[in-house]
Formats: sequence, C-alpha cells, structure tokens
Amino acid sequence: MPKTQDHTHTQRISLDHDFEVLYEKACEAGIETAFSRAKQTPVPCPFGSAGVCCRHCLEGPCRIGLNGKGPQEGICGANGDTIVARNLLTMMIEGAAGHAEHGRETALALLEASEGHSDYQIKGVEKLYQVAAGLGIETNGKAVADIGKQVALKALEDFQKQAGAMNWLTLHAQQQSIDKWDELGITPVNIHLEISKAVTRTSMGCDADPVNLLLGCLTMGLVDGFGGLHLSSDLQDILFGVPKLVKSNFRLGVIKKEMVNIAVHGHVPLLSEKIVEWSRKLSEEAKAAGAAGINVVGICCSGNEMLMRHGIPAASSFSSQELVIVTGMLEAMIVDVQCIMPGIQKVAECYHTEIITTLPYVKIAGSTHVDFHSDKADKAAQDIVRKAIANFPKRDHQKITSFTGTVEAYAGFSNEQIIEALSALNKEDPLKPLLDAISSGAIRGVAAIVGCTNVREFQDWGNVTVAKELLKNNVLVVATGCSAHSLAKHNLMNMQGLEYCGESLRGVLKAIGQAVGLESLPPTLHMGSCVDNSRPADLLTAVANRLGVEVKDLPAVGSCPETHSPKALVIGTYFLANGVDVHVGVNPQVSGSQFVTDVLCNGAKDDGLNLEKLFGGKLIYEKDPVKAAAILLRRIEEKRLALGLSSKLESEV
Ligand code: BF8
Ligand code: SF4
Repeated sequence: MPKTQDHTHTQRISLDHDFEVLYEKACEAGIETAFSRAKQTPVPCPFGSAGVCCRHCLEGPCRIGLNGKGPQEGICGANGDTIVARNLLTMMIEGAAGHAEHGRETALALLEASEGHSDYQIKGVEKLYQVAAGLGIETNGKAVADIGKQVALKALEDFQKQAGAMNWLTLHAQQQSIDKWDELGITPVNIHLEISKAVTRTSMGCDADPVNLLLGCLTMGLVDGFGGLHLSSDLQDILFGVPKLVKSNFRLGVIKKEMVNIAVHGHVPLLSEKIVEWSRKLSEEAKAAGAAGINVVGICCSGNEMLMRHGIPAASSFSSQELVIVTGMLEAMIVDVQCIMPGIQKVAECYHTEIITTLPYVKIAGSTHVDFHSDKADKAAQDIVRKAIANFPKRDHQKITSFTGTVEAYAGFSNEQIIEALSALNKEDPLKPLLDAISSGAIRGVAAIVGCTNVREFQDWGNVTVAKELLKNNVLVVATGCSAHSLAKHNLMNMQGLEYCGESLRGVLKAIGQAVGLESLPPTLHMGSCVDNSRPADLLTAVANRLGVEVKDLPAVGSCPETHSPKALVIGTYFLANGVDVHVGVNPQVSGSQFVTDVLCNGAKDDGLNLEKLFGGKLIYEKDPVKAAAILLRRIEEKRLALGLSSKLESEV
C-alpha cells in the first residue's frame, strides 16, 4: 500500500486491485480511459488550478499573473480576488443546479403520482405524514394522495415563491442559523431565483466585490442543502420508502458471467427503481436468451440509491466507471444525469455494451436514447431491459475478464433506521445512548466522509485512510456518495473492519448492534447517495436540538478526501454555512487569491470577513489523508473543549 498519493512512478491507479487489472487490460488493448487520459496531461494548467483564469466575456480570456508577476487585473479591471471568488461561485452554481434539478424532477414525480397519472405510487406513507406535518399541512381526514399533492406543491413553491424563506429551509434548519443567515442577507427565497441571480452576478460587469461574491457562494450552499439535498431525500423517501438496514456486496465480482448484466449509473432513482423492478419481472425472457437471469449492478449514486432501498450490489464509483465495461460482461449501462463520463461511449464501442441515455437534456453522441418520463416509466424500463437481453448473445467471449471477489457491506442507515436501532437501548429517549457515548468520550465526535473518487487521485486511498485514522481515534464515521463505495470495498462496512476501530467506539457499535440482533453495527454507516448528505445533516440537527446547542457547537466534521465534482464543493459549503468544518483533499482552486483563501480557510481572525468567525467552521484543504485526519481530530477536540466535554486539549489550556 503506498504511503502517499504519489503514484506517478507506477501504473497504479486504485487501491482496488480488480480495477488495476482492467486498466492494464484496457491499456494493452489500446482502449483509452480517464486514467490514461489523465496520464497524458499530468500537470493541470497552473492558472486554472489557482482559479485566476476568467472567461466571462470575449475581451478575454484573461488571467492574473501568479505570485504577483505579470498582469494583476483582467482587461475590465477585475482583480484576482474578484476573479477567484467569481469562479468559485460559478462552480457552486453548477453543483447546486444539478441537485436542484434532481429535487424538481422528484417533486414533479410526486405530484404526478398523487394525481394518479404516473407509473409510481407513494410507498413511504409514514414519511409523507411526517414531512406534511413539518410543512404545516393539515392531514386529518385527508387521503394519502391529497397529502402527497400538497407536499409536492409546497416543494414546487420553493422554485417559484418571491418572498420569505424556502419552505424546505424552514422545515430543516435551526432557528439560530436562520437568524444568522437573515442577518447576512444570504437566506434563499426560491431555488431558481437564486440560481438565476447568481448567474447574473457572476457575469461580466456585475458583482465585483469578492466579499459579496463569497456570500453568494454561501447562498448557493443553502440552495443546494435545502433545495437539492433535503428536498430530494424527503421526496424520494415518500415515493420509494425510507431506507432500512440491508446487506449487499461491492467490487467487480458482483458482475455475473452467466447473467444479463445491467449497470444503472447517474443519480435520480426514478429511472433505476423501474429498471430494478422490470429486471425482476423479465428474468424469464433473459433465460430464453440463454442467460441465468438478470443482474442489476450500481455505479456512482444511482448505485447508492438502489443499494439503500433494494440491496442492489455496487460495481464502481465515479473514477472507474469506464473500466466496468472492460469486463466485457456488461450488456447495457443505463444513465440519467451527473458524473457520467462521455468516455463510456467510446469504451462501449470496443465491446457489445449499449450505453442508453434517458433524459432529453443529457445525451451522448453515438449512444442509444430512450426518453424516460414518469407517466411512461414502465414502458421505457421494459424497452431498456429488453435491449440489454438482446445484447447478451453478442458478447465476445475472448474479451471477458471475470472476477470472483466481492466484499459484503451493510447499508441502509437512514436516520429513521439509526433511531430505531438506538430505541432498542432506550425506547423513551433514543438519542440518549448516542449522546451519552459522545459526552463520556467513548465516541469523540462524528465525521461524515462524503463525495467522490477522482481520476487524478489514487482511487479509494484518501477516503479509506481518513476513515481508518478517524475510526482508530474513536470517531463515529458515516458515509455517502462515492466515498461510501471506497469504504465498503475495503471492509469498512462489514464486521471485519471493526478491527480498525478504537476500543471505546467498537464497544458502542457492538452495544447498539447487538440490541438489534447484529454482532455489531459496522465500523462506518452508509447513509446513501450525495443528495442523502441531508441525512447526516438531520442527524446533527437532532443531536444539537436535543442538547440545546447549535450544530456549529458539535464535535462534528465533514471530509471529502477525493473531491472531484463542483457538487461536492457546494455540499461542503452547505455544511460550512451550518458551522461544520469541511475538509477537501483536492485543490479547491482558490489559491490565486490570498484574500479568498483567508476567508475560507484561515480560522477566526480579529479583522475582516471570516467563515469561522461568522459560522463556526472553516474549509480545510489538505492532500495528505493522514495529516487531514489529524487536523480533523484536533478540530473535534477543540469543539469538545468549547462544549465543556472531556477534551484531549485540556492540558493545553
Ligand atoms: O453525486 S460522489 S463523483 S457520483 S459528485 Fe459524482 Fe462525487 Fe460520486 Fe454522486 Ni456525488
Ligand atoms: Fe477579462 Fe474581465 Fe472579460 Fe473576465 S470579465 S474575461 S477579466 S475582461
């Protein structure tokens, strides 16, 4: 295992050996993948990396000279601070828009299901009542469909209201936070309005105040958190049910040689839910084609969604998505939106794999397109599954590489599931056992390891290393997104991984697990996809409310060691606006402005705007996962000390 992320001296691309085998196979066959393309451009552009390249008008592109050398202003007079802050906001907009669109599609699907002209039904009735109550919707004597419609309309209102705060923000945020956001003028009114305003302010000749632009970033963080994450998770739970504890498998052995293999890839579970359903219903047709049945596997966050609710096994996180095709055993890869590499099509053309896009605004040249709408979802899913079955006989058996190894993993840790498990220890006050463990120091704090894998990083290494360091030091770790794939593949979501936990954490995990009939809870808890970062946020809010403090006061941190997507940056900004420290392991592209770096990263100072002073947490950029974990552990101990809990820093005071 390498000690650092430097893998340039070797062909190594992943801690997961199976992908290294496939990468070698692809290289030998002359098939290009993101990993080989990354090696062809080993050094990213230094100006883009520092965030000082501006393309906001046709005077440019302009770039600010690095280290004070060369031009320090663009042609219009925008300086480095403005350009860096503006570029950061542009990334935030991109991330928030993706999540907001996810939320809007889900809201429309709930509306159509409630009105009875859709192929979906409401499965999470209890969650529907809970969300309706939170929104102040009268439920007495009303039919489920009626309540569903009211909830969907409230969600859609968050895309159009012109005054007040977003419904989903008041539904989930602590009042103290809302007061702070109001005072700063950053509380979002409606999702589309804020995105449109932010696009306007980043365009040439508009907002040129780096402070104001950074406040705009925080608004985008709130849009993302409430309008993207919370709204999507809530409505998905209402439509498809709240995730419960499931056991499944990770790694490439989940792809079965004798089966028709279908990968679901992307994010919005509307599509993948139907693919899973119809794969089960059409298994006889697969048998008639000579296969043993149909096997659905997950990639990226669609994989997480299907794992959480159906126990569907997971084949790959983001960075190795193309290599799944190189197994030669994938009949179809069905994609919807976000984090889908265009490169999958060229790789698929070397095999019998059919790439099927499903959204009118996300197509890939050369791939098959099947339009997917909630009122014709069954028909589209049947068509897609039948295309996969038809591809099974087209396999080239010379090109197959199969794997047998899988790793067992537990998932399905919604807050409802966590509370249910804790209730087995204390029915009246389920959070108490968790709070007691934190107060006593048996659990030092809580960390959410979230986000991506990144082609330029040694896959899984950062995610797994940060997790192991935190576990060893008795921090409770929850995970979402592609980082959850990393942790699961390396035994951190099954009982084998308990050996990485410190003794007191292991004791708590065992006590809770045994109360619900398991040997233990797994070392890290899989809470879902990236939009499900709403779940750790809700958990922290529940703990803070129960303790009578603010989320910012809790010994809690977020970490995204292998950051790839602007979505991860904007999720991080949502947590920063709530006062939670956020670590990124990949350059956030702000180093071209000392001012922006200071505001985001440099701790509470006496003068000027500063994230930590305003909200209570800061951005931590550290590439080395061991050092990053040490910084996070110290932040946890600082917050324990401030809360009056036992702290390892007491002797320093
Ligand atoms: O939304 S973790 S690489 S797949 S951005 Fe993308 Fe990052 Fe994976 Fe899911 Ni999230
Ligand atoms: Fe250059 Fe200003 Fe145009 Fe950006 S907006 S490209 S800095 S002139």
